[in-house]
This record gives sequence, structure tokens and C-alpha cells, in this order.
Amino acid sequence: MSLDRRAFIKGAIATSAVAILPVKWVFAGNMPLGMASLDISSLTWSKAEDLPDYFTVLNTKPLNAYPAEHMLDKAVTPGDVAFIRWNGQMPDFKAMDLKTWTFKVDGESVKTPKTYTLDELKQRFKHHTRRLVLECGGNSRVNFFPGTKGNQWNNAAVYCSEWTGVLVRDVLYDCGIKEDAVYTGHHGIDKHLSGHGEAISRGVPIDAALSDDALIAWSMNGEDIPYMHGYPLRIVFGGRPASVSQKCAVGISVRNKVHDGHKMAAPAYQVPKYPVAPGEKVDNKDFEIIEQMIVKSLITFPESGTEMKLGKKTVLRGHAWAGLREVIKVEVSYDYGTRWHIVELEKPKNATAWQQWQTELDLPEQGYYEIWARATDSEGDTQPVVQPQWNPKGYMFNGCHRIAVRVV
Ligand SMILES: Nc1nc2c(c(=O)[nH]1)N[C@H]1C(S)=C(S)[C@@H](COP(=O)(O)O)O[C@H]1N2
Ligand SMILES: [Mo]
Repeated sequence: MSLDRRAFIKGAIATSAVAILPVKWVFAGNMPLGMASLDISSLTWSKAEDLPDYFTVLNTKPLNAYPAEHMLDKAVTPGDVAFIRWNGQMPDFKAMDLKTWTFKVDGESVKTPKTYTLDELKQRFKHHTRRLVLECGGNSRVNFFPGTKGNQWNNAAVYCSEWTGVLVRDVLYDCGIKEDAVYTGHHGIDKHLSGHGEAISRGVPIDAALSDDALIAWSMNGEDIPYMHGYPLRIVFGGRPASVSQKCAVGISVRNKVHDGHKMAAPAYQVPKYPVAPGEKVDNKDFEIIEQMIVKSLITFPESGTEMKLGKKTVLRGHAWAGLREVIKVEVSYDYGTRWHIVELEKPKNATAWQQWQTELDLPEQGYYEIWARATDSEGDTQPVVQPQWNPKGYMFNGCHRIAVRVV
């Protein structure tokens, strides 16, 4: 992005100067004098109050908010509908200075620690663009029975945007990695709610950091990263819990042991090593880190609650993804899983991007229906209908997504 669109949008809104807008502002003349136009760009949102009211705000300290599932209908998720998750204080975005922003590579297992400016990262390494699914480990938590503590996400704490940056691998190799490297640790600028220490600092096995699906990105969907999603630089991994995708990133440590940053210890972002009964208490020593997300799908059209006309075919569509695997089949049912119908499924744009599916529905008679979708991955794993393995923190719920429609 050559022009600073963020500054431009703010300027346009502040002055309401119709003449400088690059697009035609229909009915601009009808706007009452002195009224400011709505800010529709997520680029400028910097606090909870800036979010449009189609977000459900779970809490503001820290800020966590999600949209309705049908808002994720597009193949590439726009910044203004992606869920928002902060673990601690939000950074003072307006005080950020791109000229002095640096990214540091350090840790026991790096050969030569180095610090890069944003310009150096952009100039020294090859640029890559990838669609990557970012899914919170606790996405869909609201569906678990018995319920578990934590943010009660609906099924929309997931999105797939297009990220541009450099490969984590290229930067790590530029510094050199010692033989004993086993893990990475990611660092951001945001502070713990107490004001002391990092809000969150998670990492991945070193092989994951050296893969094709790990970026240090400065752009989301071809523009600056919206503040809420990690401006000005984000470490992004597809297919893993989104907690490893550090926003407002300032560095990576190459570690000779599993990273011990904040929220690495059990039970945060961990599940029991063995199956437990729903509601069972589990000792912290019996947890293991969630490294990958699992097969799942969403119905994004039509919106749940839609009325359909009898005898008129209706499009049904959505997305499916499977962590580091590929989805090979999506089926839908409108009779509570009695019969499943295979639908059209696209290949992923790149590994760990979500895949689009669609079909035409012809519901047999008037009345109420539930529509269910389930995806199957390249290893034959599929989504459970009721609920997956219950776990104390309510992670990785991948039961079928359901919507309700009425035929009239
Ligand atoms: N700096 C920073 N990065 C972070 C977090 C955070 O609190 N601070 N939260 C993580 C978690 S738990 C999730 S689910 C994702 C959310 O990304 P989003 O806000 O773009 O949806 O960011 C991850 N990266
Ligand atoms: Mo998360």
C-alpha cells in the first residue's frame, strides 16, 4: 500500500471533504450539515467503542469480540469482520512509530542475535502472500456440555485472511540456528493486564517455524494490518491455535527447550493427554500443548433463521479447514444426520487456507429444518455430530455446525 489509507480515511472523515474522496459518495449532498460519516474501516479501530454493533463483545478488559457466523461468508475474510482477541492490555496503537519499530531474533539457540527494522525486513527477504486460517483454540467453546470457563466464543472465532510478509524461516536462517534448537518463543508489545510482563508469549516446535506456512507479515488483505489484528507486524501461522500468531510482534526467541513464556504452562492452550469424562478434574501435569487445530466447517450462507420458498432451490455454502491437513469431503444433512449429501468442494488456495464448499438445497416440504455440515480430512478424520472429546478448558470444539431455516 503506497498511500497511507489509514491516515487518509481519518482525514476524509474529519473534514467530510467530499471533493477529496477517490470514490463517488452517493447522496453526499443529503447528509445533514455537521454530521460526521460513519467510519467503516477496521484500519482505524483502536478501542472497544470503535467496533460496529454487529460484534458481540464478550469483555473489554481484555477486549474479546466476535461477529455472527454468516458474516464470514467471503473466501478471504475482510478485517472488519474478523474476531478480536486480546489477552492483556491493548497497545497504544496511535503511539506506534514505524520508523523505530524493530524485530529482534534472540534466544539460547540462535547463532547470531539480530535486530531488524521494518524496512530491513521488507528489503532483505523475499515477500510471500498466503491465506492462513487463524482459529482461536477456544473457538466454539459455547457448545461444550458441561460448559467450561473462558470466553464463550460462538463458531466465528476463526478467519482466513491473506497475509503478506517474509518467511519466518528466511529470517531465522539469516541469524543461524544452533543444532539444539527445539522451539520458538514469540514476543509482542502488549502488556499483561497487571501492567507487568507480556500479555502472552507462545511458540511452536522449531520445524513449524521453518515451514512454508509461517510468516512475519506487515500486510493483511493487501493493506496495513488493522490495529486490532496486530499492526504493524504479525507472526502468522496457519492451522495452529491462533494464540501462536503474535500480534504487534517485536521478536522471536529460538529456544533450546519448550518455550516457557506466559500462557505456555498448563492448562492454558493445553488438553489432557488421555480421554477424560465430561466435567472431570485433571492434574496440570497430565496436559499437553495443542500444536494443531482439527477438521471443522462453517455454514456461512444462508444466515440461520432464513425463510426459504418451497420449490425454489437455495444456495448453501461455507468453508472447511483441517489444521495442517486438507479437507477432502464436505457433506450436509437436513434430516438430523439421517442422510448426508456430498457437496462441491474447492481445493485450498495454499496449504492451511480454508476451502470453500457449496450446494443447492431443495427442501422437500414446508416446515422447520436444521441444516448440518461436516467435513472430512485427508486422514479420514471427520467432525462429530454431538461433541468432541470434552476437556477442562473447552478447546478444539469441532462438532457439526448447525443452522435453522424455515420453508414457507
Ligand atoms: N500480541 C498479542 N498477540 C496475540 C494475542 C494477544 O493477546 N496479544 N492473542 C492471541 C490469541 S489467543 C488469538 S486467538 C489471536 C487472535 O487474533 P485476532 O485478534 O486477529 O483475531 O491472536 C493471538 N495473538
Ligand atoms: Mo486464542
